[in-house]
Amino acid sequence: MFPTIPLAKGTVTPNTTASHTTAAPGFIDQLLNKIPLPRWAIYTIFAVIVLMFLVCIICICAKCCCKSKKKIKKKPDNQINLQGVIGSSTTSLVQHGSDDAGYGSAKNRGRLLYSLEYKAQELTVGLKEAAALTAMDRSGTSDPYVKVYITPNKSKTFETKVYRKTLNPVFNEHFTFKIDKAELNESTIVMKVFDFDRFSKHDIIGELRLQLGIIDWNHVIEEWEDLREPSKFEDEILGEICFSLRYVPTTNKLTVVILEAKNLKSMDKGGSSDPYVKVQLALDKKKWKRKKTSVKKSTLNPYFNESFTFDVSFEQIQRVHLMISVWDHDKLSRNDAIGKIFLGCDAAGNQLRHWADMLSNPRRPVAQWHNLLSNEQVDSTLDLKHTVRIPFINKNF
Ligand SMILES: *[C@@H]1O[C@H](CO)[C@@H](O)[C@H](O)[C@H]1NC(C)=O
Ligand SMILES: *[C@@H]1O[C@H](CO)[C@@H](O)[C@H](O)[C@H]1NC(C)=O
Ligand SMILES: *[C@@H]1O[C@H](CO)[C@@H](O)[C@H](O)[C@H]1NC(C)=O
Ligand SMILES: [Ca+2]
Repeated sequence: MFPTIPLAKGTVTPNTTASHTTAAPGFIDQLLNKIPLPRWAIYTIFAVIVLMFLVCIICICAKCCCKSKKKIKKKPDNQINLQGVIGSSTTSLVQHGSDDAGYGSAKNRGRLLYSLEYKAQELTVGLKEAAALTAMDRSGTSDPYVKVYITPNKSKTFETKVYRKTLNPVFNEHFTFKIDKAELNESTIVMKVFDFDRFSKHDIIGELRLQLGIIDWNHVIEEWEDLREPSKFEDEILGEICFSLRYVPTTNKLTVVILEAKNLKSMDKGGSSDPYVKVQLALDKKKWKRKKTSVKKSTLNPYFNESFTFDVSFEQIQRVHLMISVWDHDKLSRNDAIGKIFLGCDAAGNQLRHWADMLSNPRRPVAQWHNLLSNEQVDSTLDLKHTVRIPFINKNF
């Protein structure tokens, strides 16, 4: 049994020297031996510490990434705001509260340099240049041009050329309006700066409205002025239309006679229009029947005297909208709407009165004049009705 012990010792010593040759693990081994814990416990604690460290790093990284993503996202949002909220300025980009982006009354839309001169019954308007216009396009620029006209008698509208991709266009164009002193005294000149877009509605950047009655015409006026927020519903005169309505309940016939129109807004370059009238019926807000008059060439005061008859039952007459719209016929381009109105049981004011007069005077034609309203105004009114309206429930009559 004895000789085996030194042998065993001998086997132990080479073992220890072997462990000494690889110094670092030996050192760690010794260190681990000094800790009064079993090896598995030490390894577990170590693993937990490493794991927690990794989790921390991942969290920090994730936060950083999210922040930079949000930053990237925010930029296009602001640009869309810029386009949507017409002319909201770079200052709203700087202000961090995104909530007040839509307000901010002192919005910077840019400036316009214009001149005005009145001599020998002629008003000459110079559209010189604009500066620091709001960028309306995604590219960060605009394609500006200016429209100019006089209200309330909007017989002529002029526009400058379009200047591509610039916020500081130099127009240098002059336009002349024939107008006598008395009318000038009552008139307002409107200069509107638009951004041209080939495929969508041109956005308005801003406008200037100047009352001509308060200007001293002894001098030529030349001024830089800040563009203002465009007025929501144009108070320009679109024209008036006269038509008669007749409803015969026993035969279920609704007859509309388009009689005449006057003072229509001119849509063509020559200061005239080629008007015609569309008569449309909508039942429960859905397009139902439509007819139109002939086109009257080159006139702002057309006489039609054209009659249209529709079959409408007494039950349906409570639910219809009668839409009367005046259009300018264009041979070469799309026809432009001059203005419209709608009548029906949920119409308002003059239009409701006319409709009610028709219903309370069966078999008798009732004629009335109406002021045309802008397409936008009528459509937004009807849209409002759309959203307010309770869905139609099919009742058993
Ligand atoms: C509007 O202007 C045209 C042309 O300048 C003129 O003939 C017409 O009498 C004016 N209408 C009104 C209502 O002032
Ligand atoms: C212009 O309007 C003012 C009142 O606003 C009036 O007193 C003046 O006589 C008018 N001038 C002309 C030429 O019509
Ligand atoms: C209008 O048309 C009706 C029939 O379509 C006709 O009887 C009437 O005389 C016309 N009115 C005028 C003023 O032309
Ligand atoms: Ca554009």
